[in-house]
Order: sequence, then structure tokens, then C-alpha cells
Amino acid sequence: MRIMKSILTLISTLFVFGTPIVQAEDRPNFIIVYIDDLGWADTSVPMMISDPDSASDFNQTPHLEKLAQRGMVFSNAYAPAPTCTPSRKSIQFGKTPGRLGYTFVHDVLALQKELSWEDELSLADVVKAADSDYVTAHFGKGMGGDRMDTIGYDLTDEVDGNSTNGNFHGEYLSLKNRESLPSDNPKRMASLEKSSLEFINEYGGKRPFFMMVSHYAVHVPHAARPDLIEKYRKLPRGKYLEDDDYLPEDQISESRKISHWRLQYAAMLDEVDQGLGAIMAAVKKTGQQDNTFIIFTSDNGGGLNPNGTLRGGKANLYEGGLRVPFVVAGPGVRSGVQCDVAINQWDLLPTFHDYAGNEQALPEDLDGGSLRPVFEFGNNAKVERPVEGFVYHYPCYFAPPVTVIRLGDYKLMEHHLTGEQKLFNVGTDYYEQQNLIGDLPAKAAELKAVMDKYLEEIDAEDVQDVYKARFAELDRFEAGAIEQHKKRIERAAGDKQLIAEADKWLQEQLERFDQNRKECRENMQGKTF
Ligand SMILES: [Ca+2]
Repeated sequence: MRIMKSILTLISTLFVFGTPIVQAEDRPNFIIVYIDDLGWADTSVPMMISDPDSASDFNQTPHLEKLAQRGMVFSNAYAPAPTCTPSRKSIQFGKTPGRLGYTFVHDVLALQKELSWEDELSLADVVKAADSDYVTAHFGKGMGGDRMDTIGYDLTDEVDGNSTNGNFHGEYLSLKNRESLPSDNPKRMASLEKSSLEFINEYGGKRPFFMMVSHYAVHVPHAARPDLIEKYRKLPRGKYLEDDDYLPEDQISESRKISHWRLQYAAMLDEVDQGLGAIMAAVKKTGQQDNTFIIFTSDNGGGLNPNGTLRGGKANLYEGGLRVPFVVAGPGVRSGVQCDVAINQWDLLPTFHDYAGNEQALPEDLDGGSLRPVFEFGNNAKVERPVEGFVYHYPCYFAPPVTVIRLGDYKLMEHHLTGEQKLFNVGTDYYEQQNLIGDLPAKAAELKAVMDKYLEEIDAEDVQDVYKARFAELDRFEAGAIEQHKKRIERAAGDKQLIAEADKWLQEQLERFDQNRKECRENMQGKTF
């Protein structure tokens, strides 16, 4: 399939030479700065001008503010899933996680089927098929399952191990020896900045490029440079800050440090923003500012609670889990404008296809549409997609299994086991406080019909199959543990202490798997959402 793609690239290159729509020197560059778990209202750029709470009153992202002034802010931008792995696949391939068959983190059914996405057309593939002179790079957190260098990226930093997810949570200098990062490189933010600047300096203005920088920040465990933490200690207190945030560092609890010390969170985001600023400056220096799309967004909704004014957050299907910051600047993109048209990250593949001047037809089974009309005409324009609405299929075994559709201003949520439904007008009530299911049954039925048709079309995963795959996986884990225990007993050669340790270990494993089974059975009872 890779060879097939290369042939297609060659054919398309020849074709482009025959009928040049976009000259090689005019091909735009693309940069995506992809943040992990950044909430819709976490930056200092209001995602909705009419809602002051759609920006943080504490965190500072001045470089993102500059990007927003130069370009557009999308108030209704969506991640493809409420968690990392499905979003990271979806953004690459222009298809919903449901269609790709990978819908939640550790999708046991996809793992059981040993699905691979190497043959899918990726963001990197569409620009290279437009012009083989494009050079493509991916730095940072991967997508799990397949390494980024197997889906069309020329340069990646997944070089020192077989990990398909980059560097776990960005905790190590090197995966091979598990060497910890120095304090001046938290979440590998300095490493990512270095890689991205080297790449821009090498290729900017010489070859068209696409670079995706996938941050490990701001995912847990949080980490930040001490000097930046001190900067935020001195700034005016934001409304979500608590007294405990201002304790000396050695008195901050470990759990707070890992997931919700807001001084550290702001400091971490500050460095993400500095990295964006460095990229913007490097692009400008190479003379490519007016020829480069820079997109800043997040792979799912916010991991911190409260999550601005949105309901829920990471890992659930309320707006807090799905709505993300989205800022873009680039050639032809309107300047200093907020756009309220609903867009999704699975739109980026057809968008790149369009702007790069790719003359091949897009695959027919895509979910996204080119964002060029809204980039150029804002609220007056419409995105043409092959499918209606945004469908989120989430047949998860460790959370309530729910499918969601957003169609127009309405959003229907339906539980797979109980059939419980909720309906919101997220155009006006994006806080999702008013469940309209009793008031607007016809609207709910209309959305459900579109949703069901889509699920049938993509042969969507069935939650009962997911449960079965989970139990089969736990059986496999258990058999593996028993086998490992047997070997340890053999190796112990009668040593009572070693035997006791091995027995204890096995006992713990078996208890854990039983607990996992119990949790799964409880979820099968149909907890509300
Ligand atoms: Ca994430």
C-alpha cells in the first residue's frame, strides 16, 4: 500500500506539472500545534467574545493572542473524541473514530481485531500527493497503534524505541534507558521547541512543508519550569485558584502536583505558548509567514475541573469533553475574526488537500470537508461534508456507553444500554443545562434517525462486543499471569521467600482482574450519564 501511495504521488506530481493550478513555490506550509487535554477556556484568548468565561482570567498565552489577532478563532470547534488516542487517529485520517473503528482509549475490540491504520490516507499523504517536494514531520506524542513514520511522515522523533505513542507522557529524555528529563525540559517542551525550530530553519522557504507538533503538555502528570511557576505565584489570583495553590512547593501535595496545581498548570501552558511564539518567529524569519497555515488546537476537552463554563470535561461527551480551543492564521484566512460555524478536526485532511492543490479525488468514505470557505468567509460560509452532522460513537466499557450527534444547533445524546436520551441546543445553551428531550421529541427523533443511519453505514462497534472483548482480554491477562507465576516458582528452586513473593504477586494480579471484571459488569447495568 505504501508503494501504491508512492505511485499515486508520482502520478499526481506529473498531473500537476501538466496542469499547474498551484505552482510549487506557492504551495503553502502547514503547522499544527496539537495540545494534549487543553480546555476550551484555558487560554487567554476568549473562544467566544460574548462569553468572558471562555478565556482564563489567570493563564497567559500572549503568542496565541497574536495568532488570533492575525487569524481566526472558532467558538464551535470540536475534537473528534473526548480522549487522546481516537482523536489523534481521526485528525490524521479525516474520519470519525467510529468509522476508523477505534473509539476510546484502549479500545479492546480494535486491539482484538489487530486493526492497523497504515493504509489510510493521512494528513502527510495528502500534501505529499499534491507535490512530492513537500517534507513532512511529526514531533511529540503519537497516535498509538501505528508509528507516525508508517503513516507518511518523513521525520519523526519516535526514534529510540518501538513506542507508538511517542514518549509516554513526555516524562523521559530517552525511552530506551528511561532517563528522566532535566528540570529545564518538563514534558519535553524544550525538546519539541528545538526539533520544530530546526525543522523550520532547515526547510522554510526552500521546500513546502507540513509539521505537526504534538505536545505532551498539558496532560497529567503536570510539570513546569520552576521559574515560570514563580512568575504565576506573583500574578493576580484567578477565580479558580485556591489558597493551597499558593503554598510553598514542598508543601503542595503530590496529587495536586500531578493533576491540579493551577500555578504549575499555568506555567506549563506558558511554555507551550512560548513554543508557539518561537515557531511563529522562525516562520517569519524564513519569509514564509504569509504562506504558512498555523493551527493551534487540543486533542480533547479540558482535564481540569472546573472546565470554564462548560459541562463535563475530558473523557465524557458533554461539551467540556469535546469542545476545544481552535485558532488559525494563514494565507487567505480572515484576520481578527471569530467564526461560529461548527468545525471538527476531521475536517483538516480535506482542508490540507484543498490548500495544497492536491488534484486527486478524496476518498469517498471521509467525514470531513474543506474549511477553506469558513477560513475565507467566516460565518457567511458553510462546510460541505460527505455526511450530516458530527457523530461521536463511544461504546466504552469503563464509562457509560453513549452516542452523540450534533446536527445544526442541536445535540442528542443516547445511552447504548438504557436508551436514555438527552437533547440540548448547544448553539445557545452550550453549558448544557436545559435538557429539551421532553419538549422537542420531533427534533430528537430527527437527530436519532440521522445518527442511526450513520452508525449502520460505518458498521459501528457494538458495546456488547466491546464487553466481550474486554472479558476475553482479562482472561488472557489472567492466563498470562498464571504462566508467569509458574515460571517464577520454577526459578525459585525451593527458595521459600521467592515462592512467597511470587504467590503474593499472583494473588494481587488475580484480585485486580476480578476487580476489573466487577467494574465492567457494573457498567453493563447501564449507569446514567
Ligand atoms: Ca488528550
